[in-house]
Amino acid sequence: MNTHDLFQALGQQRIETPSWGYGNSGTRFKTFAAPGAARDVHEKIEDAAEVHRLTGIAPSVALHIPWDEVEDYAELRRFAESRGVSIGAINPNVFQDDPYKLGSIGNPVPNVRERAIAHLLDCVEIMRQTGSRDLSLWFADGTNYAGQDDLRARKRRVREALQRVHDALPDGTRMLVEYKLFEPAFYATDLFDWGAAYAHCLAIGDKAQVLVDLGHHAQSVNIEQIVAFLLDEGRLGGFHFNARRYADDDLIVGTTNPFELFCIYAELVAAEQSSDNLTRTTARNVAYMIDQSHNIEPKVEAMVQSVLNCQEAYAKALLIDWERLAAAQQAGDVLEAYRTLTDAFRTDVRPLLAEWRRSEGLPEDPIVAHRTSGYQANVAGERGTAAAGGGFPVKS
Ligand code: LRH
Ligand code: MN
Ligand code: MN
Repeated sequence: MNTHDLFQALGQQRIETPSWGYGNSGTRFKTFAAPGAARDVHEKIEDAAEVHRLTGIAPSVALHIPWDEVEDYAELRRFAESRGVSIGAINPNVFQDDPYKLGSIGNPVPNVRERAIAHLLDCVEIMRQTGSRDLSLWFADGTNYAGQDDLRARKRRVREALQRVHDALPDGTRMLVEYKLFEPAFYATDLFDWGAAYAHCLAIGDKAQVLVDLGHHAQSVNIEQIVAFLLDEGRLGGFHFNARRYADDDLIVGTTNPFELFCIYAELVAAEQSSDNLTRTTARNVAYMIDQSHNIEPKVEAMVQSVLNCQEAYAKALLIDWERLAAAQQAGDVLEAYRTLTDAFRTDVRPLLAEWRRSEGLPEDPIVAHRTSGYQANVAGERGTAAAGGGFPVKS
């Protein structure tokens, strides 16, 4: 790809950041209070806007309801727009209230399921008011012991709830169904892998697509292959980018798994350029989102680093010589194919990205720019250090 096309592609890249990454959220162990961490949704939006100002490619912020609940969502939308960002995915929370002890939409008690469905439908309404395209669904539902509940009955309850929410979605919007192999349920999770999410989406309808969170797989699962499969089936809806070494570690994107991140972007770039209509359209509509609740790093700069790591992986994927790769694959030249891919991966794209930023009027090094801007000192002065856990989500 020549530099002109490369720069154009880089200018179109979008990464959504999560509101919950800006507050004092973290692990289920100690959440360390960060000076200046956002205390409410308006401050989270301010921080997201700062990440966008620094990187130029993070123009939307995902909300988590009720963590980010407000009286007037139209006002929140206007507030975000006034700061140069928009409201992205709406993430309903049906895992923190006491009635959800045995699950939400998979709960054996009909009233509890109705309560959960009512919240999901409220979130569809919030989508309308905020101009959001995506309802991003993650459920903590599952069981801890064999025999605790009827697994097939749970599957049917989940299906029915998802169907009702799907059918309430306005045209032009979608639901993204996230899966996770375990935690907080330790025996069986209702949406336990991409196959379960995919089967539900397929049965439910066209507005249902699968969301891949990089932290939600067993060790050694080939995530890029899942991505390729879902792209080809037209059912990849979005990502939750983060990094993990052990389980759902929610760390800065690409820190433990840069080659995996590159291979995922390679599949996306290939699909974006595919001659197959469904694959191409699916790839172009993927919601690229970060799901990260870092605990020991400064909130804003950690998010900037995640966005930059996505950008780096994407730039490397854009550099893949697809013709050379296809020729090697056809010829059965295993090593040449591998070398073609890794030539792109090994390219140091940092100078090129600095040049792209210069050309866009962005800081060449967004982290240095942030550190010298005084933003962190300002918010620390204005906001102080909010008590961690005091009204803030403690993420599991
Ligand atoms: C729990 C989780 C999941 C959701 C997020 C809000 O595993 O990390 O990934 O998307 O909380
Ligand atoms: Mn997630
Ligand atoms: Mn997670």
